[in-house]
Amino acid sequence: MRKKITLITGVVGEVGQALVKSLAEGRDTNLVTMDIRPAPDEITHLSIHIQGDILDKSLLARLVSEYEITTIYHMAALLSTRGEFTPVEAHQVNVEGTMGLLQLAAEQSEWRKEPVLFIFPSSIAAYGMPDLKTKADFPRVREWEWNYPITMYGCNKLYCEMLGTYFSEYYRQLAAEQPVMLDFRCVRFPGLISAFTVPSGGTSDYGPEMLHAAAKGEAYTCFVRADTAIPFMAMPDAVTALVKLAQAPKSGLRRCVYNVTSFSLSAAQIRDLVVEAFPAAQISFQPDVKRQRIVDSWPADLNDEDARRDWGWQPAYDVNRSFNEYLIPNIIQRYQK
Ligand code: AKB
Repeated sequence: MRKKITLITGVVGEVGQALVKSLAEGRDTNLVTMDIRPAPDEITHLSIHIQGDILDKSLLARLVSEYEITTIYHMAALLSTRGEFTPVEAHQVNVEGTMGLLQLAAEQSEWRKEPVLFIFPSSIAAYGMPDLKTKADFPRVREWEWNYPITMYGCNKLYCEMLGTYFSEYYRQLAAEQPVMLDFRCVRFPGLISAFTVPSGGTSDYGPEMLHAAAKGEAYTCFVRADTAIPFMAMPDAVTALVKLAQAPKSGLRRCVYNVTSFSLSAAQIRDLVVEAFPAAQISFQPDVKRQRIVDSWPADLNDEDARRDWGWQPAYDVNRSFNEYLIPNIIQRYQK
């Protein structure tokens, strides 16, 4: 008999690292993780780690021959700035990689005669506001509004949301004759800020970068204007959102894709919070045209009332708690070490 497991792809990324720790603390001991990069010891202690490419079909075939996959947290992706430099590779990883895992999930659920749960992180990058006036006029967008992404990553995320939703419905209709089901659930994240890891390849990275640079005593030049505003969330809330959505009873879910958020800040407001904690911080603003255009196309805030209503989403960390209880103390400790 094959061992039942939860699979986490992209585990060496920021969300993956936080997620695997949280699942392990929640006593999920049957974790298999994947990443193209080698995993640090703290991940290999908590899971069976497979270093490999999600596009490698023979690797996925070996995986299902050894394990019965009950849940997939599919975190692997190339982020928005990186995707603009290598759009074809971003499409391969973000779309073809997701497609392969959706197929794997469908095959597994057919074999098990039980649905496989597929948890997918999407992003504010799935939105595309055409100009700053529209961004100001529609400050808190709903899931179905302004879905006109301008980056490869945003297009990939939006399309994969649609693929997951499509396959859930496709297999549900087949289910009468052929018991194949796929339980696809997705959250659209704002920019995420972790105290323990620094992101790479994203465009919301200026928030965390400003904070980590100040804690290290380094000067930071922010690549967007001071008035640029987007929503953010502290990493523990991001993990809570994924796990809570995974645990929600299916009957209460009225959508496959949910916005989740915590607080919205301009880059100047982040600077002020950072300077309050690190008075010697040296932060200047020198917008990069391409990255500015990307962040300008993202909404200033997300309306997450459907997530609150359907599965009780509620961020535990508002802006004050995020900075005062989670980010600042942990970052100070991290760099003191
Ligand atoms: C990025 O900046 O690409 C990501 C995101 C907002 O999804 N952090």
